[in-house]
Amino acid sequence: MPSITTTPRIRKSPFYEATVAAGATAFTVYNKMFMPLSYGDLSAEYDRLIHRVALWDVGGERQVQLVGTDAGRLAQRLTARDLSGMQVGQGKYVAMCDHDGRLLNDPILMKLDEERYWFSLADADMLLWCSAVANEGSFDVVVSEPDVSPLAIQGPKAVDLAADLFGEWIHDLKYFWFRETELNGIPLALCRSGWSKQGGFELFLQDGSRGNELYEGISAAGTRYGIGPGAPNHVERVESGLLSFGGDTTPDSNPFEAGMARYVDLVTDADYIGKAALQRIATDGPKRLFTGLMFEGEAPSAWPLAERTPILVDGRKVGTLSAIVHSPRLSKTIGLAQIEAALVQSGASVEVTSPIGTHQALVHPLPFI
Ligand code: THG
Repeated sequence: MPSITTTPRIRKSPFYEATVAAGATAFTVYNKMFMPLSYGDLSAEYDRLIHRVALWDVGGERQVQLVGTDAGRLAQRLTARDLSGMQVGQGKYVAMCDHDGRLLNDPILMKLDEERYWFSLADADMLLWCSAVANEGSFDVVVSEPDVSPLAIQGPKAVDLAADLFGEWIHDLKYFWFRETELNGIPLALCRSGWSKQGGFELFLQDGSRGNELYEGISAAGTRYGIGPGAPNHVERVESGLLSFGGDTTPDSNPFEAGMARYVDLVTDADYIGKAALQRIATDGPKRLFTGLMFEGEAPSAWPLAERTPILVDGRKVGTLSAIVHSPRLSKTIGLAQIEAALVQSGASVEVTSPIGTHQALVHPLPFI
């Protein structure tokens, strides 16, 4: 495989040097920033995430910050979810849609105070969209990308490590809630969140010049819990059915097709972009749905998917496969797909062709575990 060359167009995260020192072997590019994907031993990284605690540089999950008297009104305009009860210190998983109801991003929205919000983004250029909506709508808000970079600790021991570092109050943080605090004078927001179902936290570093110091400090404090480097884990996220925006979705996907129906508020006074289109789509019924696939019989070994793969029923294309992995916990090969709604609802049997043959799979509800 050819490698990706460094260039000023692709940014380094504040944790970059520390991750290279820790042995990072593979990177992806996320929001125009290098993000480590592996440290050379994927099964050890999975094991650490399931049984101990893993340290992830997810600095590429950039924030769009809204500051000003209309920050709350703009956050609502950009979000297909009713934010009226949202409190300071609370985060919510939200869908941002365009005027036709297409999904533009699936960030975590965080309310820092009455006039300050962050969208913690998946991989898409939302600063342009948010500034355009703010300015065209004459919102009194400054829209920016602040110096804020998340570092995640994920796994069953993350809670003990966080208590050691920050104190017992961390046990009271509910999912997606956060508190601004500091560690040895390094300013950060500690949030109970992260792109796995193994539990954990994200430390939103608020001073990029101290990233490597923060990474090294967490590494040292986590030694007693068996901490080690890791990255958003492809196998665990398929088992958990976590959406990868842009991987599992296409530019024309709407939130219903992305498994986000429960985060879309259709009956609400909130006036957000895409509401009428989403109401129409919901009335007609979405054409495709996000679902799991469990492969039958002698499980084919998972092959790396460089692109979405057609899914067939009786030779007819009924959807696309966007991820396939071997699940160590299920001893099965499983995948994620968008498939015609009627077939998903009836738990259909489908076919996928890989480089080594044609495989049968059954539609399976998410999450797998
Ligand atoms: N952390 C931060 N930013 C992010 C992500 C993150 N930006 C990009 C991406 N991840 C956003 N996407 C998701 C998708 C799923 C979840 C979090 C972020 C998630 N979902 C749970 C689920 O689907 O079961 C819980 C959702 C809920 O209960 O509301 O955790 O990880 N900073």
